[in-house]
Amino acid sequence: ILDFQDIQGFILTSYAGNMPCANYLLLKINEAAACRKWLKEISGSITTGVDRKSDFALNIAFTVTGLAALGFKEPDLQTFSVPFQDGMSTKIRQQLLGDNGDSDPGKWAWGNDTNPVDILLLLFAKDETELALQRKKIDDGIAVNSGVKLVTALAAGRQPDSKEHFGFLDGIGQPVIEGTGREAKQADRTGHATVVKAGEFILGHENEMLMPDPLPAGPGLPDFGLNGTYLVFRQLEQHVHKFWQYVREAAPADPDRLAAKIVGRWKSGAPLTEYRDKDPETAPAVNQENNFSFAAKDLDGFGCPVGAHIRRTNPRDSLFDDPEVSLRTLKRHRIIRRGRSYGDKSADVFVDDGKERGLHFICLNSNIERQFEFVQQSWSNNPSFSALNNETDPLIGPRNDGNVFSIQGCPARTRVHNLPEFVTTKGGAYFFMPGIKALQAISG
Ligand code: N7H
Repeated sequence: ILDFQDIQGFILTSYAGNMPCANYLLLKINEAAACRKWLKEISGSITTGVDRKSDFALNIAFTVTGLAALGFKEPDLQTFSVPFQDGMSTKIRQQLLGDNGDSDPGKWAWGNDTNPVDILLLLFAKDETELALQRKKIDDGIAVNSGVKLVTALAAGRQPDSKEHFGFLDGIGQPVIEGTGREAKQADRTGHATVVKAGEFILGHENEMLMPDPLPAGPGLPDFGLNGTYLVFRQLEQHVHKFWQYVREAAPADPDRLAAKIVGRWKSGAPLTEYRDKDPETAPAVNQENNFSFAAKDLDGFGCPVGAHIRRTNPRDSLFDDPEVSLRTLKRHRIIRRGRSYGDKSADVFVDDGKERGLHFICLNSNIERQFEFVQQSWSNNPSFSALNNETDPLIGPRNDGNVFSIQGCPARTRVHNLPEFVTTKGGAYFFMPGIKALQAISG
């Protein structure tokens, strides 16, 4: 059983149900001793897995430069995951993630060499008033402390209908962490018992290979990483008008159907594998929306195309010929998604109103290479995923390796061409979210 007291609450819950308002503060460390003093002040307020707060939650994570500024040195830093040591904006990670053209880290608003960040502070509140109140306390604390300065503050929300900017219900397909005592409840809520060993998401615990991922160490702290996790943050701008204009032009008779084929679910969240002809409009019974598999019912992709976003990012039982082997392998490549939308909802999805909107994509995993980067590189960006050709993820993929999307069907397959990029990376970083004891140890 997991030590909830030592695990930051954000690993166990998104807080989305009762805390729809969020601010993400990106900070730079000016001076280590003063920063430690500030960390000590706030560490008592960090929300843990046992806190049952419903008004406000606070969580914290660090980049590799942040840990270095706090006194972490080699060889301890080498015990961290390689992508974390590199940083998301470095050349090698850029190539691997496909951040080219408009998504080039050189153009990012934050997380690159021009605007590096050391600390991420995540604030969640029940409403905007509470958020402003808590934010002021944090801002005041930073103002009197010379150790940290604000690089940028990002706001995020949850649309009232839980739909993201393209118009789809989000946050459905999630793994369930083993050992929380909430497995049965969570599995029942989604109808799909993808219970995954805690070590895939929380360091220091058994993972799906029955051995833990390496435990990062800190100065005098060999088990610094215990109960921590890696947090991937990407600010992904969504070009909503481009998406809907493209879809309307390519499929004038039924744009909603093509949009659903691209995602792999209808706007309501109903899976295409189960609901082939049209959106049942009201979402399927909540506990059934995740209860489907591809190999058993939709091997050829006649419902959900084999290259659709949800099939690439979680191929379920269809990765290999043997569904059991697929499901077992899949458990090594899951991520917990904790993203929220930012920016105003489009008044008219077909019109470019010149405003930026998108997804503050956040995911949690114990091994960035095997989980987040693998999903992005080997599945989403892979032009030959599932024997396809010249195609990348039709929703989020870069297009230099392909701009076609095949829709399998009977009697014939159809293809749409010249897909533009619907998503642009605007900032990002790899963070480490420590356990509570580790946080207390580094704040002194
Ligand atoms: Fe995706 N979207 O809102 O349209 N995603 N995603 N994603 N995504 C999913 O099942 C979206 C992104 C995954 O278990 C749904 O919750 C958008 C990245 C995974 O069946 C929708 C962006 C990565 C799943 C979206 C974006 C992933 C998933 C269906 C970027 C990882 C679960 C609702 C702006 C590298 C699959 C749901 C499963 C589902 C959207 C990005 C991964 C609607 C707009 C970068 C693992």
